[in-house]
Amino acid sequence: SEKDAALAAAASPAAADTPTIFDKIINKEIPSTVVYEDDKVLAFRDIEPQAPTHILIIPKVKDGLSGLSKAEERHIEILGYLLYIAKVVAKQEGLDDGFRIVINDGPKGCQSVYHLHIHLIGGRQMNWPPG
Ligand code: D5M
Repeated sequence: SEKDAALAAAASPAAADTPTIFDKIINKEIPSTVVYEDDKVLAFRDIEPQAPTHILIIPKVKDGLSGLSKAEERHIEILGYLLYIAKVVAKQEGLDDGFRIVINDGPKGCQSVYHLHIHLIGGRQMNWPPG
């Protein structure tokens, strides 16, 4: 199941390329609402939105990046690019008064899908500290 795959990816670095539901979204095998796409990244609306705007920005090629904690030097370029596209999408969504960027990592970070993703959240007042 997807959950088993996620748990395996989390438990074992060797399984860091285990496919997740995001591969099916990238391959258009399951529907999503895409708001930005290029050769390197995909941005689509979260199915469990925590705010009026809630978008996930992901690399199309996972390359071992099941989460930020798996980042290596070879990932520096895509990590920077993902963050830049988060800004591009924030502007596209009209989030001119501010927004929140979140990367959940691991069980204590509440990560549920083990394919690196940036949450772009906005359209309401955010609070600090987060829950
Ligand atoms: O965030 C994983 C996020 O992925 C969570 O907010 C729900 C979202 N999700 C899961 N499945 C889908 C599909 N099929 N479409 C859109 N969004 C989805 P995490 O940081 O790992 O907890």
